[in-house]
Amino acid sequence: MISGDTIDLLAVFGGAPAFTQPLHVGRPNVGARQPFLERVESILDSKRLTNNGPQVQSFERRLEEITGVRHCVAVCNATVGLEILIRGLGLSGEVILPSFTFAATASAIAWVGLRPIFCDIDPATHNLFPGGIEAAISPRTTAILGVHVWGRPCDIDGLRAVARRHSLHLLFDAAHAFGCTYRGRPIGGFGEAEVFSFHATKFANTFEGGAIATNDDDLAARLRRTRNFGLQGADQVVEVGTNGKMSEIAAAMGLTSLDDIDQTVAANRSNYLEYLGALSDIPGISVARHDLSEQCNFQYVVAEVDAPAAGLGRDDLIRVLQAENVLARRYFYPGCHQMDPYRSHSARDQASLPATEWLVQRTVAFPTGPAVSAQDIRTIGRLVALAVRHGPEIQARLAGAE
Ligand code: T4K
Repeated sequence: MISGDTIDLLAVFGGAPAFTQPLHVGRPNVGARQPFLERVESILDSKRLTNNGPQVQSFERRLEEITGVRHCVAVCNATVGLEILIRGLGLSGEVILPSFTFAATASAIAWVGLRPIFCDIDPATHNLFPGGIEAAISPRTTAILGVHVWGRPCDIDGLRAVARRHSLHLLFDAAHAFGCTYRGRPIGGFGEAEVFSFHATKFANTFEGGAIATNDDDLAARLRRTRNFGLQGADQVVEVGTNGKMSEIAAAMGLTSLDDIDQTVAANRSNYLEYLGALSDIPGISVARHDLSEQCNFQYVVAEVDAPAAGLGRDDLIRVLQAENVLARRYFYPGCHQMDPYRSHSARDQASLPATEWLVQRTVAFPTGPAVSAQDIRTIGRLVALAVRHGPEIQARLAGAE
């Protein structure tokens, strides 16, 4: 199909797929096996499987070295990390967050009994912006929870100014942003705390896991206690806690991931640049750009599909690509405020999130990571170009096939 210019050769219309094996968004980086297996051996030999063992402590120290933050508290996943942080900061009432995020950001707020207030984003950055937040503040607001979507930092200075003006807490969901910088400083050290995810699908992973980064000594001590049932010493429970601990084997995977971090980022960066080259001249397709003067993990390659200019919509493009075994996918669709748990109490949000609703219809994430080669990306670029050249015809045939 790649050499021809007829859509009958596309796999969605019965041609052979361009790829025999699927290319995934979020395929885990397993890293070097030997160092991981050696760590596993030492865990098994020591019989220290969890409860703040040496692997977790080493992992935390490595995170602190990389981010330059005083405390990185490893947790079982970023969702629980956010919950622990929200409790640790003593938040109450309403917390402002973007709707354009993973459901976990909202559910962490709701899970601890607070009300998530969804806020629109700047369509140029896909992130919260100060004006949108100002409009969402009410007398019950206690915090702003920013999300560094795709690893592109929020306007942190702008958010900090709003938080100061209204005496609000400021914290960040940095699930996408480990290894990224804002104005040259690593993400992790902003706001009162930031939460990383090391889920399997993230570029550095612990199978499941996360970490809360903060420069506040008292907060860090509280987070460590909350992570461990609220225990102080052997048997004194001093506050309501949970079990948010990371296991030793998870930390061993994390340490192994961090050993390879430079190579992983280099592969992601070169894929991002390859995608820019492969997609940038295609009408209606615009890749979400990273600021190359900052550090970035480049773990997401995301584009917007402008249906009128591309001749076909984002979902039809995804159907075409998935049939070719390119498992591109929409992201953060349909926006948290449209999800069942929040729809009923978001009447005031529904009318006021136009940028989010516009973006969730256009965003597509492409496969990347070390398992995806430059040649793969050039092929994907040719597939997208072909689809766009024949956009209206593809759209009509797919509609007819339904
Ligand atoms: N905040 C934000 C902004 C987030 O994006 C997330 C999580 C969080 C907070 C919460 O972090 P955690 O509590 O998870 O630490 C993922 C992840 O579950 C989730 O971590 C992530 N963000 C979210 C955006 O998506 P899916 O739905 O992408 O995973 P799945 O199963 O569809 O897998 C993606 C692709 O990777 C598939 O093609 C299969 C492949 N895969 C996946 C896994 C898990 C593998 O080949 N092996 C694997 O082990 O969820």
